[in-house]
Amino acid sequence: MSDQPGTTALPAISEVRARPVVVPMARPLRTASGAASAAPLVLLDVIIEGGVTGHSYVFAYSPAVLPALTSIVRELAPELAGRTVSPVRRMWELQARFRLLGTQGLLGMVVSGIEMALWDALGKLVDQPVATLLGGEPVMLRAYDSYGMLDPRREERALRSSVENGFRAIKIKIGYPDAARDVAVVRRVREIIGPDVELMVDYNQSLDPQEARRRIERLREFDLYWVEEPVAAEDLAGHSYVRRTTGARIQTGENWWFPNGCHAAIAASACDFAMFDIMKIGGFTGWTLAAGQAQAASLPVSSHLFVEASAHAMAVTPTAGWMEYLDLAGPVLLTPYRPVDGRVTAVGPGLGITWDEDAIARYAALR
Ligand code: SMN
Ligand code: MG
Repeated sequence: MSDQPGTTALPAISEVRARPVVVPMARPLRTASGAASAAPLVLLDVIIEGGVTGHSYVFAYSPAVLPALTSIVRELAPELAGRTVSPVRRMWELQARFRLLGTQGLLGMVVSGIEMALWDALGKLVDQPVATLLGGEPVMLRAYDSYGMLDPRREERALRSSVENGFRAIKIKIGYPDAARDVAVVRRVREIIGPDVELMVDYNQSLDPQEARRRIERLREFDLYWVEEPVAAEDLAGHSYVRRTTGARIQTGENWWFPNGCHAAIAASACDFAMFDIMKIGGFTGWTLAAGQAQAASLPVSSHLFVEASAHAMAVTPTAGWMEYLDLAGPVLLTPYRPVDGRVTAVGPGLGITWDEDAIARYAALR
């Protein structure tokens, strides 16, 4: 019990575990900056005194960094043991603890993953969804179906079924070596989905600002909802240049590290939309702080991957826009997220994450 009147001490963390897995992807992910047919994840378990366990995962992008991510979690675990299940305070502490090193990169991913697992544990402790703990409640959020680089002939049926299943927006990745291919793919996808479904394109940082300007001009007739990361994510001036010179609505943010990344992009007038990656923006702590900045700058906020956690964060985001539907963890979840009529709603308790232990054993990496 706490010695402060009117407060009850939160239970403490007893253990933090990391399990690397490589899970199959429903759709192989092809981008202009690399491809993957399986998702390397590190599954996190934060065990709380009294029996509740909080879950989350981080997406490694490349299996090459699975050992490093796993080892960072294991190194931090003893420092977390005995601390209370207070996600915001643990986040602040970890950021302070690593001030000299900085929390960008693998360490930032781990810190954010632990923060998310603490929220999951807290929600499970009080049997409430995280959206509710944050002062909101689960709400229906519109989602877009997220595709990689595709061959419209081979994936025509899939695109049609996305629309039939209720998605009102579709994102595809472009940035082919040949600019004419970009035009041909966008033209065909627009024909398939029709004029009433929103179409977004993602260049995955593959162009320089001049080339981006040239290519985007050739796509003007296709009524694109947004053009994502046309140039290197760190090149905020480049984003701003492309935005000013093409008039296209620019989306970026999946590579912003913590709320400072959001601040820098707003200061540079880099974009018309923001998309937060909860693993890079600093968990819910970072997300909610960045969401305030986005609201002040009138930027609609979208999510990047992490559909389970993002649906809770979006429920308390004042300028919440489109959720990205791209399921990474589904193969290791007992109840994978399924959009209904192109919408997703946060599921609890906590983040609604329950592992499928048989699947985890099947996809275990680094045995
Ligand atoms: C993306 C990049 C890397 C992995 C998955 C998804 C992406 C997106 O840029 O916006 O979905
Ligand atoms: Mg993207």
